[in-house]
Amino acid sequence: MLAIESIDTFLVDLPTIRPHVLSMATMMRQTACFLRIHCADGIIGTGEATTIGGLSYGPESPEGIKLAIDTYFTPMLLKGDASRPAMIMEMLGKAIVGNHFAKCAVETALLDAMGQRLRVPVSELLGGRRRDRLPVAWTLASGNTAQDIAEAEHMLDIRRHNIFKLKIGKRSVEDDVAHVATIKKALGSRASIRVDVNQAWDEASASKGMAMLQDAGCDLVEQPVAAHARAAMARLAQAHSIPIMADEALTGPHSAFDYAAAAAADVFAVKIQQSGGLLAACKVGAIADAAGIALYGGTMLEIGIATAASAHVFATFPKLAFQTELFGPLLVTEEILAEPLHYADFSLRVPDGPGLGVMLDMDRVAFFRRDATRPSFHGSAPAPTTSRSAKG
Ligand code: MUC
Ligand code: MG
Repeated sequence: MLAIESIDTFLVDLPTIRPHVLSMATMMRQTACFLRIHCADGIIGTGEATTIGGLSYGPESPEGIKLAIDTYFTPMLLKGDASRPAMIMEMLGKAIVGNHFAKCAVETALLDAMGQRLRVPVSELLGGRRRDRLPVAWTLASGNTAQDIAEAEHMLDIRRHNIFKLKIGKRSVEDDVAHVATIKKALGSRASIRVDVNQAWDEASASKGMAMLQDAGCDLVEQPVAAHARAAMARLAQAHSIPIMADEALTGPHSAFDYAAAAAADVFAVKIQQSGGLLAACKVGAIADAAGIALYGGTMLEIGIATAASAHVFATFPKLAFQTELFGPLLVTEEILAEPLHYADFSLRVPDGPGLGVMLDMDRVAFFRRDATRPSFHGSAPAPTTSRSAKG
């Protein structure tokens, strides 16, 4: 039995490099709830949970995740055996309904600690990696077509991204498709263009939009209709040859099974938090594989810790036909890892140190903690340095 001695949680707010315009929210900052599990052998495992636009994307918020961990998870974790992450997760699964993001943060920290203890990367605990680099898409979501094209050209120039996801669904179908077509025309065969509608269309709009998007040279349409509209997704998948991807609809292995059984998507966006943890995300991937559904490594715009955790999961997938979008750390101005994740040649290097292979820089974290004893970045105190801008 390896005791868990204490757990600390804290919220960190980081500005985004530019407003990030989605159909349900415009993000000016990203908030992460971090959790650190202090084990009796001196090892500290770290986990992270983020959401998108507070409560506007899904049912969990960073503040709610912190409250749930402090109030309900921590008393149970303090009775758990840190050397048995699967048993702890089973215990939490029985006692706590839902709360997938909090569960994912806890499992991330437990596996990080275990990997450090055994001196292997988390990907090896998950069965072993099949790749060391993951191609990474960038989301063009400035809200302005010309700015999106300039941003894409810059990303191509610096060889950081050649896959672009466009956030649409706020305007009319015609206006949205015109925006996509203009960007595709400007970038041509130098880039893959995909769209994410984030559930904003009804089925008739989706059917019209998918046909128009295919003509515009778009490669993939993500979650065009509501997450609960599985039958509509199945009809759209059947009627259109442009691939349709499920995202918000996938909330773990059960929903993945239902979607696969209903042939309601050609591609699954796997997300560790929505799935309910790293092992659950691996199961979503396995269900897709068994059903002949292609995979995409998704993000909840996580920062360094959960992006590294996602990378360890996606590195184990036998096939990753639609690549990943693990760009979250690049959307915020500040680096809070001691050693930043490494992006080059249109891809992310999967960390290869023990555990997650990344650590928080606790001095920088101290500055950006919401409970830090200084005015927040909205106030008068300047940040220590600004490490990233919209210029990448
Ligand atoms: C989503 O719905 O996929 C992923 C990239 C991005 O810009 O937003 C997220 C959420
Ligand atoms: Mg999406």
